[in-house]
Amino acid sequence: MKNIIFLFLTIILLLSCITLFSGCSKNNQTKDIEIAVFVPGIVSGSPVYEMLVQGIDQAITEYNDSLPEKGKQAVLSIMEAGTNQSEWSGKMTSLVAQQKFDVIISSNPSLPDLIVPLTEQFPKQKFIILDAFLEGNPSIKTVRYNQREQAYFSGYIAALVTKASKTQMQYANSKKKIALIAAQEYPVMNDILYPGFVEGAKTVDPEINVDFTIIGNWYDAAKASEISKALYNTGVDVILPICGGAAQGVIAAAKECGFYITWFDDNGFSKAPGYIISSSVVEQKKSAYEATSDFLNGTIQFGTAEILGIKDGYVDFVQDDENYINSVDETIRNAVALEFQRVKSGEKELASK
Ligand code: RBF
Repeated sequence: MKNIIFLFLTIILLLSCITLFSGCSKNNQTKDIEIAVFVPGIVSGSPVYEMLVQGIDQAITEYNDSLPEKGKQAVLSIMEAGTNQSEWSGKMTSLVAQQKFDVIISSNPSLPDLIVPLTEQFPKQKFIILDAFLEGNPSIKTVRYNQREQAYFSGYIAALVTKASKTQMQYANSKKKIALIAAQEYPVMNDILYPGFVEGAKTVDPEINVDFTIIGNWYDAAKASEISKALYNTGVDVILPICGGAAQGVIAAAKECGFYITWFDDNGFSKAPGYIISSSVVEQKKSAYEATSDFLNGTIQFGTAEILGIKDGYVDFVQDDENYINSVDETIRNAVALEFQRVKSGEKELASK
């Protein structure tokens, strides 16, 4: 019996040695390129994060497909840091401390502050942060969008729709009231998104009243629905939700009460045809794809920061979707198209700050 147990243990030991050895030799010869995506929140329901993951995934797939036989494969790991923001710093620190990832990619305007101390502690770790701005740190590349342009066009069309007659837009009432429902306050929200939305609306009509309400998190759809219904009862007929997954609650309320939504970040028309009147988009999938490809091809420039807008093709207002054409009155669409052309041609300048 003792002999059998000894033999058994020897076999297990041998097997684990072989596994260990082959593991090591594989790593020495063709070490993978390890890419981590740090999601400050949850992917599902947040267009900026959905586009981030899609763009990176596409770049990695294309890169791996075009590799010569023994080339280094790129491997993707996704870490969802969740909605408790006080945990993000600790989770990012443990990701960096693994010293495993060639690059960590993320998206959020609050991330540079969180990462800068880590770049001092771990100077070799590289970061690509989208939807954020930081210049001159040799470990970090950032890409930010001109979100004043993005919010301006949401406000512009919201104002045209709230002023419309019932024959033009069936859910428009006689009050000139629109609203932005935000998940939380943050510098980009307070200094760019809300002012941009107001600016677009007041350009159409200075008498438009623009409400600003905060949910307190990026996931509570029930609370977002409650807030939307309360706003609707005060005469609001167009709402811009910037609240991640909680926007589902705004959609549900719009269908129940009958009001309009200006969608933000990606093309949202199919989420509620007839209720979504616009999609002000950022081409985050494209910039995630490009930044990841540049990293994989060795052409990325860390330490630099880009700001991309309508003229560059990274901020857009969707005009060719059939749901847009079917649900928004033609005179309104023509007015928006004209204003969009003015900004795109440079005739009208909307600086990013
Ligand atoms: N946008 C989302 O769509 N989902 C989120 O979970 C989310 N979390 C955020 C957390 C913080 C601390 C900050 C500053 C922004 C967050 N955003 C989120 C907003 C995002 O960066 C961007 O401003 C908006 O999506 C508008 O483009």
